[in-house]
Amino acid sequence: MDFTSWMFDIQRRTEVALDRLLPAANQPPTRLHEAMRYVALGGGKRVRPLLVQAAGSLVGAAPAQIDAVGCAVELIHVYSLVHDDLPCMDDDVLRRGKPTCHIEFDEATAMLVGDALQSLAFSVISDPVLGGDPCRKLEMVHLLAQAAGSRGMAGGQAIDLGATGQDLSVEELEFMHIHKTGALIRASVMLGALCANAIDDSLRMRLDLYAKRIGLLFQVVDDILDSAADTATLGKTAGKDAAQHKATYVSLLGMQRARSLADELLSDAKSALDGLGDSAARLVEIAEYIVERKF
Ligand code: GRG
Repeated sequence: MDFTSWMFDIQRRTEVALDRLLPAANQPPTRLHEAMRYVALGGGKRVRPLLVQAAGSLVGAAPAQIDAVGCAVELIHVYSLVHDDLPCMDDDVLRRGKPTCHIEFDEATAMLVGDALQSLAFSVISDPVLGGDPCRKLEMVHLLAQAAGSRGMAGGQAIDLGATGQDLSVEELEFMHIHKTGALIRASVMLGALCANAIDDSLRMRLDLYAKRIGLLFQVVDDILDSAADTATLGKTAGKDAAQHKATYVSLLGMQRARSLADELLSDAKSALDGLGDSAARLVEIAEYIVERKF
């Protein structure tokens, strides 16, 4: 199957699985449940579930386990987008081509949507029905919690908020993005791999190196798109970083060097998978997709 067909297939599977996992909109509290479904369904590239699928398939994990873990990571990601769009954070009105959650509903609902999606993510990843080795499952819950928390994504967001209006060095920008964007992307790959019963240390190290490189790559490309693409294509407000005087790879390095950095990170990510052959082909293709994507 070519990459595009595979990606559509995983996106469709993720949509179906999320639809099943999310509470029905007519189940009380209906407004909260309707809002959770509004933000989680019908949009997004589903890059994190794609990574879970590719890493999970590489190690021969069970499809049901991979699907559940992909949904858990996506739920954390969607929660972060909902909270990030709030007026007290990035204050945005457009996400995935639709009004943001607090615009369509209200701020209090958007707060609760984020909280509830995060809880649902941990409920899904720890569900005893999926079976598997209990210690391995605890390791996965722990890894997701670390990636989402103050030493991961939420910490990166805190650094970002604190840096508004400040001059950052490239090293400081990298530190922020390793946490804010990179931590959950890295966790997606590692959680996919942990879906298997056993994974050797050398494979684990290679996947982790790949995951770290694409985590940063994702953000470099995001900065390039924010500066070069339009709002209609992105489905979110374009040019926001410049308007808010935020440090980005483009503002610090210029467009040409930001593109060179993306090429370098892509090459490093692919090199990390050297020797794994065809089993790592999807991971290579996802890295290429991250660079080539238009939104
Ligand atoms: C609020 C705790 C908390 C964290 C927010 C990830 C994040 C931290 C904020 C998102 C802000 C942002 C636009 C970051 C740039 C990179 C990024 C994560 C973009 C959005 O992810 P995509 O492109 O979105 O995967 P889709 O909609 O395709 O899922």
